[in-house]
Amino acid sequence: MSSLWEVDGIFRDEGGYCGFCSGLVEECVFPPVFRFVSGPVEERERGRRRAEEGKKRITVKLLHVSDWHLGASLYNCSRAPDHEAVLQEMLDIARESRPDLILHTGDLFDLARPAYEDMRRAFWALQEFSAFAPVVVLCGNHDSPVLFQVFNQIMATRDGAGCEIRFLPRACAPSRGGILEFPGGEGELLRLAPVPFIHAGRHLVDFEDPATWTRVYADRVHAVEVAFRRGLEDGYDPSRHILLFAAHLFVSGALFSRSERPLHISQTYASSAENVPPVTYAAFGHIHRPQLIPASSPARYAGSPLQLDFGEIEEEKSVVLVEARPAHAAHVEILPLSQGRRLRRLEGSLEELGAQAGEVSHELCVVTVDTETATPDLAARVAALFPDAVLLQTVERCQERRLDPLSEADITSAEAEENLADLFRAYLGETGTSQANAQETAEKFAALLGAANADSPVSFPELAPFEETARAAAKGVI
Ligand SMILES: [Mn+2]
Repeated sequence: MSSLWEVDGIFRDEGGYCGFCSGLVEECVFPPVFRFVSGPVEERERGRRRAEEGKKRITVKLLHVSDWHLGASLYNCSRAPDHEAVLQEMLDIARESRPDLILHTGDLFDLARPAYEDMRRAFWALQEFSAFAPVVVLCGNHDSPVLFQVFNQIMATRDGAGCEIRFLPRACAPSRGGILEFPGGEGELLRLAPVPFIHAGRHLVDFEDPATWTRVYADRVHAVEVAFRRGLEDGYDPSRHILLFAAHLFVSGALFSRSERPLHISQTYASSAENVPPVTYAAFGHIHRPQLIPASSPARYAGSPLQLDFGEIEEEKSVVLVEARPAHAAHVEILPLSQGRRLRRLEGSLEELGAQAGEVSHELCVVTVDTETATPDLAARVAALFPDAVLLQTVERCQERRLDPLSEADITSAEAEENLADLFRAYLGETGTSQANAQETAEKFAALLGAANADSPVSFPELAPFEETARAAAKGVI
């Protein structure tokens, strides 16, 4: 038997095989900390035997979902029908795949104070899920930790229907039961280290003392990750433990949509992928675009099940099904979701839009129409083109309501800052007017500005009748 030594955190010798998966160590995807590597024949044989035994075992399955944002609306259009459809689709997936644990990585609701109807929908779905397996829901940045505590209190009185539904309001230290355990397969144990959203301004009682809590966010999160890493390693039994990490967190470098709360995906809230504890699978919520996280363990954002905002246009939504066996690399499968109305942006003249009419069905649309002159009943004309679509907004981009912006050559630097008329003209060039002719608006503004500068009265002929009325009123005639 050859001796083993450590390279890049992996115990190995040249050309070795992983003692767990029996594959070449270079190709092994299992987290390094749990690998051991053998060199000579007898060790390889042992690895192979282990792998054979492993194949006979029943796989433990995890269904990872996230960021439902129940109660979300878009341009005042409720997404409830879309949620109903996609929840049903996710339940079908659970029915089909029979997971041992269902993990929701946060943002169950869109608002910290969800409407009763959204709570009803959440409990309907979670109870349906709990018919298949225990359900764990992490608190996201949109959710209320206190409401999650209330839910737990209500759940505690539930009598035996389905499996447990557990809401996790905040991170809890491993020493205080912060690591959850769920049996799966035959004697296997899923050990889950969950980290609900950590607010930058809130003190984490279990992990911090007041002297350190002013540290930068990434360091605070890292301290929590280190505590869980130790907690998972403590008493780790490779023959039956499957380790999971779950967090509602912005991992630096993740590609976000636009529907996450901007503050909560700023660099202030960023944490590092390299600090994700070594586990069979790390489940993340917060970012709505489903994606892999470049960590040393298999790690993914499940993403939101619906396109919640126009930042998510074109995104294909999904859930993650993880199949795991103790001491083996997880098999991670992305299961696409197709339910719920998709979002669409349409642009062009009425003629150009008409040409696209056949391609648009029940989508939620924002339509920008290019016109020469202001077009009355534009919204109705667009609606007639797309009878099945939901028109969230119809924007008219009207030529006569826009000015050509001044070029830089038109503005001398000395007066650039002060020339309000030019600034207003530039504004009209960019934004246009909502009602009036832009050229006339610019002229009136210039006339008013000139009169103000010269401290002289200004009068517009079209206002004469009103001025007459105003003078009469002042005299008490009317
Ligand atoms: Mn979210």
